[in-house]
Amino acid sequence: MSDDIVLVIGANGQLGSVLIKELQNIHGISKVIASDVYLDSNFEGVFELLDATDIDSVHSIVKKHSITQIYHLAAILSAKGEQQPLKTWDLNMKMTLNVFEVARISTVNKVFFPSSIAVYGNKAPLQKSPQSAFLNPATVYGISKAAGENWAQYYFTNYDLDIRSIRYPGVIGYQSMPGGGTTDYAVDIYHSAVKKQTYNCFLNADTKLPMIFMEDAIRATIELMQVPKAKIKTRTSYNLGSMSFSPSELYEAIKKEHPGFEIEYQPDFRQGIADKWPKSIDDNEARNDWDWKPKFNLKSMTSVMLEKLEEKYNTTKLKE
Ligand code: AKB
Repeated sequence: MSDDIVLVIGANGQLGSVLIKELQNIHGISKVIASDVYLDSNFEGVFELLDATDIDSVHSIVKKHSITQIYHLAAILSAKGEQQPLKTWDLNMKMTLNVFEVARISTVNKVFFPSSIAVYGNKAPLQKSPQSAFLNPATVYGISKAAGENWAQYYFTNYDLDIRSIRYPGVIGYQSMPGGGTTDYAVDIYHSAVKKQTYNCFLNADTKLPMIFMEDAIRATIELMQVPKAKIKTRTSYNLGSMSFSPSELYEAIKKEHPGFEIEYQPDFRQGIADKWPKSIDDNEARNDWDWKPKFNLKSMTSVMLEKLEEKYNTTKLKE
């Protein structure tokens, strides 16, 4: 067990709620402080209510627990962000800069900042998008992530603050639901299949996007945070590749196990967002610098997703 005391901001979110458990296993339950703007009734561990847009609140929690590492996971995502662009910019940037600034002036020596494939826009090659392509993000979420990446590099260069970052593809897991993203369909669809409902997809059948299974996403995050500092060459954010598929390819994979499953396509404004995102990602830097290697593909992920969701819905039925 390490001596680190870890603060997770955005602990109730899709990634946060799963990452917390892994961090509790690594550091011990009393050394992981979960925080969010509300307490989830199922949460087990140490919890602090925290509005990260308030720098004094972030600072006082860091002081109270002598925090040494922060995972800052709170943000408004791509699709939801487009409904309220200025609020999204304000919130995403305020929280990120508060975390970086508090880390600079406190006991914190390592920060994790999640970025996203949303930093890319149509000026970058969208097939195997390279790590250092020109970035012209088209959503406020993407603009805030690209700005956050540059601030991460700034804090590292000027203050030697060890901020580590990954550009996540769409994350798919059975443990938690995403909220407000463009890749959310790839989680929702599994729930519909298990509930034997027709899935109404908000993207076109052939819209390929990069995705990753939750287990791989969590492992990548932990591996990046554990690697010796000298190995980290990219101080903006690392591309993280795993798999790429379209809604119709995902549908076919599910249909192999649920032959009666049906899908309809009704693309909405999220199609416009997806069209400007990479179809696949070049993650050579992550593979070379810290030995990143995904374990799951569409087939193996689908079989775990269906098995775990079937278990989950059957248990819920038994409880009713
Ligand atoms: C979204 O769809 O907004 C997120 C992301 C790819 O960052 N899942």
